[in-house]
Amino acid sequence: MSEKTQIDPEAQMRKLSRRSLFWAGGAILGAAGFRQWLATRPDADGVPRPFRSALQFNEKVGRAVFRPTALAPEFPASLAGEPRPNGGIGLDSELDLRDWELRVEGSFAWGESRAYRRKDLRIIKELPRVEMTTELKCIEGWSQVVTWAGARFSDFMAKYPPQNTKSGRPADVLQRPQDLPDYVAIATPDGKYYVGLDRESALHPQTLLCYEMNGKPLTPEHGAPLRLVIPVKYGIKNIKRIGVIRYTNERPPDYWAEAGYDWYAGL
Ligand SMILES: Nc1nc2c(c(=O)[nH]1)N[C@H]1C(S)=C(S)[C@@H](COP(=O)(O)O)O[C@H]1N2
Ligand SMILES: [Mo]
Repeated sequence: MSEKTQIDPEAQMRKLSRRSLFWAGGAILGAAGFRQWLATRPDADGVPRPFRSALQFNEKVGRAVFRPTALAPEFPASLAGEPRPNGGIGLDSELDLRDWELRVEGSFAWGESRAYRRKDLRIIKELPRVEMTTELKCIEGWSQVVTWAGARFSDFMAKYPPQNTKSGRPADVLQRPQDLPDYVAIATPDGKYYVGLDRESALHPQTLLCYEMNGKPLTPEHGAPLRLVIPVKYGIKNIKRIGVIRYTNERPPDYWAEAGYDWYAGL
């Protein structure tokens, strides 16, 4: 070993401690400076503005780190179990499949009509069937691995494309997704539960319109006959008993966002 490359441990220690002192000092000054900065911020309803905007900030970070290709983890089907039925808003009336219908608003797929109604699941079941085993995560703190089967929302949207594109040209869901409306609104038949999705999340490959849970048709408490499963979002966005799907350029209302939860609700 040559002289040059030999390390003097003591000198190294001194150098290190000088350096960490520098960083520690910086951190303390930084914290003090931050507190002072915060104290001098104007209040909004008695809450310093920076905290006020924390929710919006979370959403911006969520959107910034979101990559359409980033997948939620998938699990072996052997780990799947029954999630607890949670949240019955919009499921009050007893489900009568003869009354159920799916209404799609904002699509030209069926001509100029504003809304299209279908009384059966055929338009979903004739799309490619996708199975996945993912985790349903409730914001209340529990989660459950579940095997789902259904159709990709992106396949649904490609087959029944929105009419209200940005350019006014016919929608091309696969080639020009930026030209599509910014949001999808989904609601229960009675309109009592409703979620809004940003376009990227709606088109995510793991966002499914599901009709089966763990190999069996959905039960009413889990959202029969059709529910959304979107494992890149918390449970609140996984709306059960879908009655209406609407493409829109205005951010749709969202049941739990109105109660103060993050509209984006991404994981
Ligand atoms: N229509 C409707 N869908 C809903 C809810 C609801 O109250 N009504 N609750 C949500 C919440 S908070 C969760 S965690 C999941 C739970 O799905 P599960 O009942 O199949 O476990 O459904 C979501 N979808
Ligand atoms: Mo939840």
